[in-house]
Amino acid sequence: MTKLKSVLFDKIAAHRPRTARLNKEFGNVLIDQVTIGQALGGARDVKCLVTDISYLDPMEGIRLRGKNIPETFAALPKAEDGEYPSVESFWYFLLTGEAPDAEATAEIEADFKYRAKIPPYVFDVIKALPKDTHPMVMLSTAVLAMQRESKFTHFYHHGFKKDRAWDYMYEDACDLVAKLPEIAAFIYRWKYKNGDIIAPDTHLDFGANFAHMMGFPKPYDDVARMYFIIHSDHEVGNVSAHATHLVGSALSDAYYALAAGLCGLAGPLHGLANQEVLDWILQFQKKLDGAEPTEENVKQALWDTLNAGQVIPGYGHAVLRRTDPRFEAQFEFAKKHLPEDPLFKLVATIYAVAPGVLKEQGKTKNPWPNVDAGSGMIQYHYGLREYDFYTVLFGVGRALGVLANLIWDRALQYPLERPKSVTTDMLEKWAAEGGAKE
Ligand code: NMX
Ligand code: MLT
Repeated sequence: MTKLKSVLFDKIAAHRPRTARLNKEFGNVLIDQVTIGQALGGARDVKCLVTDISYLDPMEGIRLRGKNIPETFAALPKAEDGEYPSVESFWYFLLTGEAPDAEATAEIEADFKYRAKIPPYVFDVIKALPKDTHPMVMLSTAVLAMQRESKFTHFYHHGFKKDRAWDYMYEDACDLVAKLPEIAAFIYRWKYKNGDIIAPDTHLDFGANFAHMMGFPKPYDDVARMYFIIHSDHEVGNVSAHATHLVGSALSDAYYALAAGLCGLAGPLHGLANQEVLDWILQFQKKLDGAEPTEENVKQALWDTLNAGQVIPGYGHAVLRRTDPRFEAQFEFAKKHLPEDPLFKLVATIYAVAPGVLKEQGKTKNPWPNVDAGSGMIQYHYGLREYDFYTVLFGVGRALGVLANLIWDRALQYPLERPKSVTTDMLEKWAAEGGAKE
């Protein structure tokens, strides 16, 4: 057994009595109430999900296992020749809340290499899709196609026991995480580089191997590591995490559940916003026709977008009420590594004026940039210019968070998720009576 799995085994055994006691002794303690506005308004802020992997404070931003983004980067061992932690060490941290030592990290690297081999039919499935299929369809289709490999589903049909289910979910989750870089890189090279596929290099870690298979030199290995880590988890209420958790609650395996999460991530109000940001920027540059971007012409373009009834992509958030620390992490990276890049300068100008424009418009509760406002500029700088691929990168990162959650969901034996719906007649009755009586 790897050190990760044995540490996880102990953590799960220690955690289970906490959940069981809360359920048994305090199950009736009230932690929230639901208003008509929340029932009609996407359940915003309703506290009805539990995860210990990350927590999103509106004013502070994300904490992964209790650590903010800079603390997370500082706590974990750096990848060889890199400024950022390896994805392997981060996986250990997400699952256990502890930083692994060098030996445990090396063990995960070896384990992932063993699991990384992709069944050849997956490539055939991707190739069978029309070339102009969106890369997120290619990714979710590839994940779903591999469902026949699920160890969890095999276990379900051969002597399933609830308390051991996490072990099989762990196996599926690790298999999936290990395979995703090659699948993503294959989609990229197949779709945009004439099928000139680069074989994996088994000597490299997750981030460096991804950079290698994409065909991008250093420091893209670190870009990949940073990108996957910051996109991994944003508590469990966001669309991709919630969809994965919901589907998993039916005891669907990790392949079904992750494919569902990726389909949610592909929406323009969620992960697709990163490609929309780049699209907005490039269209704006085209309109400028060689003229310099200024605060005035950027402001005008933002108003034109709003007046056309569209959202400003990369701005606003359902929970955050400040600049997203994940945007800040990317902004700092760009300031250090690509300060003269025209796209970075434009993103900085948009950052200077967009919050004011959105405040003046007065609709959004949060006028500040989210993670998607800054991710494209870095990818574009390092040569990844096919921006409809950007959500795939988000998907590979997000898989780490949602799959870690899925393992813990089964470990803590969370039941089938099934909230109650009501009718409009009922809402009108409760509105007239000043609240639901039953
Ligand atoms: N540009 C224009 N209007 C906006 C924006 C924006 N960036 N953000 C929110 N609004 C509007 C929103 O459409 C709504 O209008 P209406 O009442 O006409 O329906 C109003 O402001 C109130 O919305 P909020 O309560 O502030 O935001 P909500 O929680 O509903 O939605 C987002 C959150 C993230 C979906 C929203 O801010 C948005 O559409 N942003 C642009 C898309 C984007 O960047 N998405 C990526 C989010 C991060 N991620 O990766 O998932
Ligand atoms: C995310 O990373 O999932 C997004 O910021 C959206 C969210 O948290 O709701």
